[in-house]
Amino acid sequence: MAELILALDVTEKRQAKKIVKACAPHLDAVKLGYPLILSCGLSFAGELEEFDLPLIADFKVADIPNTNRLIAEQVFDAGFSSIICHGFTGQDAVQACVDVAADYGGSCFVVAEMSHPGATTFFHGGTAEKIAELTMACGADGIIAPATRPDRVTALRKIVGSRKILSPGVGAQGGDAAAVAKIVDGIIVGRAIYDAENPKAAAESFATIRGR
Ligand code: OMP
Repeated sequence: MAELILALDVTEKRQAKKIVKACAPHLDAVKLGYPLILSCGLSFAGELEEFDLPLIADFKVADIPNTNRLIAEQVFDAGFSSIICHGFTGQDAVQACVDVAADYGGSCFVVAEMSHPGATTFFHGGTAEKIAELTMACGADGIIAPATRPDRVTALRKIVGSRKILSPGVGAQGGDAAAVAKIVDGIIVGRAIYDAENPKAAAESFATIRGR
């Protein structure tokens, strides 16, 4: 059983709101990233308040600690409840995001391994494992790990224990929702929902995975 997180990677405000409105009863959270926020502004998060869903800011924050802190403060001030940061920047940089999240009563997730084919170039060979260990050391709430490689999720689970694993790559990237839902805490789904002819029905099709 896993939560369903909608990756709202559309760039048009009306369309974004329409999709969230239609899908809201079938979602556990909405993830907003660069495509939508660069188009509609950070304040768009406030416009989704009425749907009462946790909002995850996917800026894959990857800077020095002070800049990470400033970015994270903007994110939580805007009404997000979680932030995603990169882990390859090292412990102090990740810690800055974790600390701000904690100050706001929010969560911080660290990308341990990405889902696309090219991710193997740098994330394999022990890097993802090191990032998962760093996540634990920083007290972050969990990791992002690829639904496209369930074996890697299983390997990383051994390191993060009961911390949350959120997993993108279902649907458009080829990951199998049912298989991965058994080993993660949340699946992140974008195009398979927002590009569907009927986004509401597409979101509802994940009901079994959510245990509904
Ligand atoms: P779809 O491929 O359309 O389902 O979208 C996946 C979403 O997850 C997008 O918002 C990606 O930016 C995001 N994502 C990945 O696809 N792979 C990763 O390794 C990490 C993320 C993420 O951090 O959310």
